[in-house]
Amino acid sequence: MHDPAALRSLHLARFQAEPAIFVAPGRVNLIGEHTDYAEGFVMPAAIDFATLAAISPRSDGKIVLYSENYQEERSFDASALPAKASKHWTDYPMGVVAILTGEGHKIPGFSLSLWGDVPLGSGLSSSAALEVATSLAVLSLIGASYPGPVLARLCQRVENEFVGANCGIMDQFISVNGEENHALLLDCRDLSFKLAPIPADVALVIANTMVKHSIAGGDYPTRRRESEAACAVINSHRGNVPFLRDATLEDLEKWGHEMEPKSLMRARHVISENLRTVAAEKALEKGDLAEVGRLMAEAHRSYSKDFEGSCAEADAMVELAQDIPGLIGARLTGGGFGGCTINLVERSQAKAFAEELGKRYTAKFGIAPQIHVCHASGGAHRVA
Ligand code: GAF
Repeated sequence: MHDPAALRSLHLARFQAEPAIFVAPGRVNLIGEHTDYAEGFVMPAAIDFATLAAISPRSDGKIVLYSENYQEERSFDASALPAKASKHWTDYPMGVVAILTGEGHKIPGFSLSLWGDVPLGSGLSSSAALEVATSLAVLSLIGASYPGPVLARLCQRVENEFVGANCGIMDQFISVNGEENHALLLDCRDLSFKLAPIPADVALVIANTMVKHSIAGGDYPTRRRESEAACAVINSHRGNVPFLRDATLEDLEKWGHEMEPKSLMRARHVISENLRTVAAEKALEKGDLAEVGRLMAEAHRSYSKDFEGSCAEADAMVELAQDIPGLIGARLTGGGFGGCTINLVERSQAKAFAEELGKRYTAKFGIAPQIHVCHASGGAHRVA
C-alpha cells in the first residue's frame, strides 16, 4: 500500500534532491458524529489508508508542489503566498504554509511530493491526512515541532481559516495521535483522551457507498448552524451552555418548543450522541460488544432521522448488513450525506461479510461499493 521508496524515487527524479518523508493516516469514526464542534465526545481510529509527503529544500525561493494522485505540479513564490484558497488541491498544503507563517515561522522555498490512498470524498478524512503530512514535512524543514494536540489545532485552522470548511477537531486530532489497534475516546473540549482497545478478534470493515461526501458543501454548515441555534435557546434560559456539550435532554423537554423543529432534532442527535459515545467506550472496555453494536445502531438511527445526515445509499448499506453473519454494529461514519459506513465485524467472518455486503449493495443500486477490511493504525510520523 504505502510505498515511501516509490515516493522517494519519484521525488528524486523530479526534483533531484533527497527528501524527508512523512506519513499521516485517514480515519474512521466508530461513534460520536457532529459532536466535535459542540465540544463533545468522539471515538475515531486511524486507519491504514494514508497520505505520504516527501520534502526537500530549494534555493530559488519557490514552493513547488507535486501531487502524484492528480499528476499535477504547481509553483508558488515563498515570499508572496496566496491570500486565499482557490478550490484546488494545493489549498491544503498552501493553507498549512499560511497558518505556520501566521504563527511566526519563516517558511523558505521547498519541493513537496504528495501521494495518498485515502479515497477522496469518502468521509475518511483525506484532507486531514494531507494537512497533517504536509505540516510535519514543513515543520521538519524549519527544525520546528509542536505537541500532537497543538499540531491538530493548527491543521484544523487550515480548514477553518484557509480552506473555508467549518469542521471540528476530530479528523486532524486522530490523524496526528492515532494508536495502533486502538480507537480513542476524545473529549473535544480539553483534548484529553482515553485509548479504547479494539479487540483482536474484531475487524473494522469500511463500506464505501460511492456517494461523494463534502464538508465544504451546504449541508454540513447548515446542520451545524441549526444545532447551534438550539444551544442558544437553552443558553438564553439557564446560561453556562456555550456548547451543546453542556446541554441535556431535559433542557430539550423544557425549551424545545421555542426552537425551530429542525434545530430541536439536530440538538437531540448531538446531545444523545454524546451520551452514546461515552457509553460505547465503557462497553468496549468491558468487552460488551453486543452493547457497542446496539449503541451504533441507535447512533445511526439518530444520525439519519434526527440529524438527517444520511442518504438512501448509506441507510441501505447499514440495513443490508444487519443479518450478515459476524456483524457487531454498523453505522454511517464521518461528516455524512454520503461516504462510508463502519461495520464492526467478527474478524473470522470479515472477508465473507465484506463479499456478501458488496453483493447485496450491487444488486440494489447497480454500483459496486469498495469495501475494505481495515485495522486501527498509528498516528502520523516520519518514515524516511
Ligand atoms: C467531518 C468533520 F471534519 C469533523 O470535524 C466532524 O465534525 C465530522 O465531520 C462529523 O462528526 O469529518
